[in-house]
Amino acid sequence: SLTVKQKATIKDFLSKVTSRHEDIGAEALSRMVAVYPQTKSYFAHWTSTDPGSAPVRKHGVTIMNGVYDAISKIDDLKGGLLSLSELHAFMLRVDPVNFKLLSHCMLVSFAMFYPDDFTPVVHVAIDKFLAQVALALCEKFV
Ligand code: ZNH
Repeated sequence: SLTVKQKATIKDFLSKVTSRHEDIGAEALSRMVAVYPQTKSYFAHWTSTDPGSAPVRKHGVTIMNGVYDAISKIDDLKGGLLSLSELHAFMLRVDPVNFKLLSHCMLVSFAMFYPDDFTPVVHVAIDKFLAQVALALCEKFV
């Protein structure tokens, strides 16, 4: 689990990158559909699932907003993200493996936009945080 210091690192980094969180979210989701095209199947109802397209960029921002929302729930992610978990598990039926793919693309995007701030120490903390968010969103699977 996350240490007190890691929680501080996560909050510090995410508040630092907040001014570009829309670009980061759009980049992360564009990369996910480009690098792992099988993930597009969840978005088949959109007008486009191409990397960089308007719906992909828009949803990248939505997801990044979800990540930001999770910061305030960091001490109880499973409880705090319960309704989002129900959406992903029961309604959307997102296979948990996809959360790892998206988290990876988010890490790459953070590193792209903030190469100096995204130190190995930050990387570890954000990686753990995204894994815990993913776990909370998959909670309803078990
Ligand atoms: Zn998700 C939706 C978040 C992951 C798929 N999402 C969503 C939303 C949010 C989110 C916030 C919106 C909701 C409402 O509207 O209510 N996600 C999120 C997060 C994460 C995620 C935070 C992690 C981190 N997702 C994910 C994945 C996938 C998904 C991985 C697959 C691949 N989502 C999804 C879908 C949807 C969502 C499909 C719906 C959309 C539409 O339809 O438009």
